[in-house]
Amino acid sequence: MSQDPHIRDYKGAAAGWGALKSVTKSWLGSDNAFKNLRAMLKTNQNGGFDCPGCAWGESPENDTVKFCENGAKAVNWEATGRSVDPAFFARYSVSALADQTDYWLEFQGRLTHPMRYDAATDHYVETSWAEAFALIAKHLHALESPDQAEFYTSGRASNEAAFLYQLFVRAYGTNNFPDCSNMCHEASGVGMAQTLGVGKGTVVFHDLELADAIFVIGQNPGTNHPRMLEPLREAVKRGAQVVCFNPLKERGLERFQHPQHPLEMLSNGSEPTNTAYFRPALGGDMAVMRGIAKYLLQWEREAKAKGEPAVFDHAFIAEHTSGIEAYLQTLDATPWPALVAQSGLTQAEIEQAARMYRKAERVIMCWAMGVTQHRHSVAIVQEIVNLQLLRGNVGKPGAGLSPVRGHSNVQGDRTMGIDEKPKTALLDALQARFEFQVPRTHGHNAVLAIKAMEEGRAKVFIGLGGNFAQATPDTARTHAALRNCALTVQISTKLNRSHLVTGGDALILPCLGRTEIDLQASGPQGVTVEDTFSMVHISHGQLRPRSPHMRSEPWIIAGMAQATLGKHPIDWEHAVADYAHIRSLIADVIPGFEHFNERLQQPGGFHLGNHAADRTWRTATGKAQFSPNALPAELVNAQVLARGDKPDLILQTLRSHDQYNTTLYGLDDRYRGVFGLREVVFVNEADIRRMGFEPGEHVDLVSLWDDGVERRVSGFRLVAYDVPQGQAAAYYPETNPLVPLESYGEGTSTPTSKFVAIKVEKAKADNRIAAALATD
Ligand SMILES: Nc1nc2c(c(=O)[nH]1)N[C@H]1C(S)=C(S)[C@@H](COP(=O)(O)OP(=O)(O)OC[C@H]3O[C@@H](n4cnc5c(=O)[nH]c(N)nc54)[C@H](O)[C@@H]3O)O[C@H]1N2
Ligand SMILES: Nc1nc2c(c(=O)[nH]1)N[C@H]1C(S)=C(S)[C@@H](COP(=O)(O)OP(=O)(O)OC[C@H]3O[C@@H](n4cnc5c(=O)[nH]c(N)nc54)[C@H](O)[C@@H]3O)O[C@H]1N2
Ligand SMILES: [Mo]
Repeated sequence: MSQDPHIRDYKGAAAGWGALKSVTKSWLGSDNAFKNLRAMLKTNQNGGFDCPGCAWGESPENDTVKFCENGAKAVNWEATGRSVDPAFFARYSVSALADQTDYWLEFQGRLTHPMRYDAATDHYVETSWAEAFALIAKHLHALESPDQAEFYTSGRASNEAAFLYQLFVRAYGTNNFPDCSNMCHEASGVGMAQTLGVGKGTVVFHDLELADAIFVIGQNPGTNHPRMLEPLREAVKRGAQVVCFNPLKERGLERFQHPQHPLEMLSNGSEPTNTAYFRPALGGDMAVMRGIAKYLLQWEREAKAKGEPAVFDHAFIAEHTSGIEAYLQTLDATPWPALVAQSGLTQAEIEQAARMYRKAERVIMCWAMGVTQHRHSVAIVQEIVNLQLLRGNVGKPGAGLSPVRGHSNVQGDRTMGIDEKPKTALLDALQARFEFQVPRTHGHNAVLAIKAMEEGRAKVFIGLGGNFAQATPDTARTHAALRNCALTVQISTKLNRSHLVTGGDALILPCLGRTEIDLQASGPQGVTVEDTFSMVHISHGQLRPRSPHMRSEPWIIAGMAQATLGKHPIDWEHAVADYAHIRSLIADVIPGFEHFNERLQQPGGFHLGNHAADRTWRTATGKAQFSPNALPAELVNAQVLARGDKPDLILQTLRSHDQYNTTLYGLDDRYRGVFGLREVVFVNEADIRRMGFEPGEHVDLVSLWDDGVERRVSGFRLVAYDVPQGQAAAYYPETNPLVPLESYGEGTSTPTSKFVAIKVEKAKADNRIAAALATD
């Protein structure tokens, strides 16, 4: 850290000069600056590798180099010159490493050798791949039932890795697939599948170029999907409306700029007039969307009375939907005062949003974690669907639904069958193709996996990427659950806390990243991924791996499978000798992947198709379904209210600009004006004073939940911030200890990470950051 931690206003626009300067700094700070630059230039280009950052897609016609600041960070972070090797582990015991921050851990570099935890010395020691696989097989064979093992997946795994993984796990005998998606966009999949018969976004990149309005709800693209700023900016330039809903004034949404256009950056952003920025209450979006729908209904009735053109798309509704009557009754039955109170907006603001919505012939609704990490997230998603159905905004060019995915292949992993509640069709297809008895009972999601490990019902944890210990809620309980296992295995690129929260036995299996050359028996391999627009393309690593001991994810999965199952149900070694073999298996089993290998030859890849976008509705009624969900009477959970005390604030946990989920690239959050520290909590100044504190003071955050467990994080600095009263925001993963394991969505198991009821107390114990601050 070059400077003392501090807070100051950020004046520039998002993704402009500030961003490029930061990219340059991260390159120059790297040992591999030139190599990285060369690698970067291939990102998302034909023949290069797919950006390991987010799941945003590009126009297939556009073959210019596309990258963004945070994609650059992701590539650079993977291509570090630093190594975490056997000497490193000889130097540090696991307890010594556990005292370090998450930032420090990941900064140490790439994991280079397979390592086994030795409890006697509390050190990781070098092991061979064969010994590691034998240990896994031994533990898996020792279980009373395959359902006592948990197989986690993080969304960076390629299609090839994910398909092989699910085949191994199902052949072993379980559907226990906890997945990062459980903590992420699950509500989008559930909400859309019930109503539209498809759990994925209905738009492609080109639709963004045709839309008259793009609504961005609960998403911070300036940080998390920077390449999305360009189509937003283009939309505003051609006169389309961009309407944002976010309680925080996110810099990237206020002004749109793009690092590819230096001239425009000189203007330092502009405030366009056809945009609006609404700041709802946390969890208020269902009320907002319903309010908009209520205005449409009012205007529809007025138009009918006056004989003016209809507001609803009656032809679409009649031909393609079911359930409109019940939905309109629900609209009438939801009173304005309840909507206004819950939305956090004024009725006039809702009317303004409704006018903007009505004005547009073609509307795209985009959303992310601000929508999906609430108790009633499925209902929020379905209210967005309801609204779009009223005006036929699904399945026409320039219109549709776009849950903007997180991890670069999280959507593909689901498509490949990483699903604890697999569809019968998938299981039938697997059984027919591979001729084994496929397990039919539903398995564990992330929350159920933690409970099973906590209660000793699961004894083996295997993580294909990710950082389960930090990404999940209720950190203390999750850590205890992992420690309760007989074996924990992490297939990873970088050191993180999950390696330090060990079972009796533990393994670290170092894998190649997507940027690296993956050499197998038949030569260098490519892997495929699916972006948020359901485009599938191939990605070829370009950089030489840091260590000859690292292996690709498919190779590691094949090794575990071979050791555990032998050549059942396939010859694993043959499958990974040439990934085209894996793709042939995928083509045999997964719909939409017919002639997979041949179709990959197409530059830019191919689109998987989307039935809802074609207006074919694979729902129970054969139509798109309106959902007359009741507005929640109370957003605060009954288990909070049961305690009898009122929360001081509702906390949302979110990402800074310098992090990728639990990976911290740095300690700054430039657009929010935070430099060199992460233990901060953003609160409205009036709330700070109401609670009897001063801005800058250090406090403890204590979450309210009626189970007798104290959930507290200590030494957070109060930052007076432009956030609506009653709300607070702080970074994840530091605040995950506050999220109760039992506080998850209705119809999903997604932790309510954007709605945590908290008390704010004078700091009990200063943590290390607070102590450092005291000296400045
Ligand atoms: N650089 C970078 N890129 C990433 C990631 C990363 O960590 N770093 N993570 C990736 C992943 S896995 C994901 S899922 C995505 C996440 O992408 P985002 O969803 O953009 O991530 P969050 O930081 O959680 O931001 C949530 C946004 O929603 C707002 N919000 C919170 N609650 C509410 C609410 O109730 N209503 C409304 N309207 N808004 C609300 C917050 O103020 C914040 O702006 O990004 C992906 N891309
Ligand atoms: N409180 C709170 N909690 C949240 C969220 C929130 O907003 N608030 N967001 C949730 C969301 S949206 C998500 S998606 C999850 C994320 O949960 P995860 O996906 O589990 O977490 P990541 O931090 O993305 O994982 C980082 C680790 O992945 C490993 N890694 C990186 N690249 C590769 C690779 O190519 N292969 C392999 N095998 N390993 C690799 C590295 O070792 C790195 O340490 O967290 C969730 N948790
Ligand atoms: Mo995510």
